[in-house]
Amino acid sequence: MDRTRRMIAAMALLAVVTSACSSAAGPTWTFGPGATPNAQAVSSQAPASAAPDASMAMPAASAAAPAAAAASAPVADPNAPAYGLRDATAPAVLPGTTHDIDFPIIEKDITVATGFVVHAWTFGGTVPGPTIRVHLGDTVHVHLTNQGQMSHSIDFHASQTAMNHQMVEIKPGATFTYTFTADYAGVWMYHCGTAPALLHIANGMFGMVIVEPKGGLPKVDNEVAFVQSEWYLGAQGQASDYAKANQVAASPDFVVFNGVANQYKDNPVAVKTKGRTRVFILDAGPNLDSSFHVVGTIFDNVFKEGVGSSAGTPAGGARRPSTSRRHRGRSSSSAPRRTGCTRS
Ligand SMILES: [Cu+2]
Repeated sequence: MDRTRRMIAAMALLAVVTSACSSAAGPTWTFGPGATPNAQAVSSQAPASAAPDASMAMPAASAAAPAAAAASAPVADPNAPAYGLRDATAPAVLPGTTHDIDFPIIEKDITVATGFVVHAWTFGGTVPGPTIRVHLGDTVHVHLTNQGQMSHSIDFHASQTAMNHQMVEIKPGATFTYTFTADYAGVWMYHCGTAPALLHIANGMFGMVIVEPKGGLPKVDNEVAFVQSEWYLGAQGQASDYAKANQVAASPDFVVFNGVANQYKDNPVAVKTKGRTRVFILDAGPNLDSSFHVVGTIFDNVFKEGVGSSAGTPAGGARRPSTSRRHRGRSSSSAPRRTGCTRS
């Protein structure tokens, strides 16, 4: 039986799921509808409308936050640059036990859906930021240089550190090195914690850390990594709309995997026929649950919220490992940093 590991940080859905393609109906997995005769769809991919998905529709609610009317999405710009496809392949684990990683903080225009450009705030120039994959016990030095126009910070949920020690303000032009040891295996979020953290996350400042368990993860045929998040569009070429993101019944313009709406519908992720596939999932939010699942097969190993289940056990496999967390109304200083972690 394949072994995977997964942990939860308090604010994000984080999951590692693995499955053999044993479905008699369709041994080929392809993420994205209609790609092959055996195509299997992934839920929660971005719809190009203000109502992202029936499963994500929320009832209207009175807003505890300032009841600013949510702005409508801007009109698609036919001259907007094409989006850049994000490779969903999970990165290889970094060699060695000590890692020095450069994370320039860059504010830049990014096409987040065909016809829509956001002036995003980023770690490393991409949304999500780079995925960091290390072994349990490794030491990670992340070297940040703020090339932007405002202060930012970073909070690694994979770390255990005093917030006033490392989750500090990094002013424009300043540098800072955040160091942590990978003490727990799993999938972890990192994000900017500068207030309002909701906005800094909604505008692109988040990413995934994968910490492999002791001995490493068993080899599989395919590994993919998906970070789910939301876009709350402001005007074309501007930052995300904080008032829209801060609604109690937040209704994003796009719910996306790896930063761009519909990119894996346009460019389905193909995996090896009859191979074993491992999926790393992080829900960065900042607001909505994830309903991630693969249609037509079952994950035989699932680690969700720090609890594992395997096919053939009373817990069984899983089709839909979903849960959530919310950043609403929180700065990093008030949000819980981690729930308990277990291993199996
Ligand atoms: Cu920030």
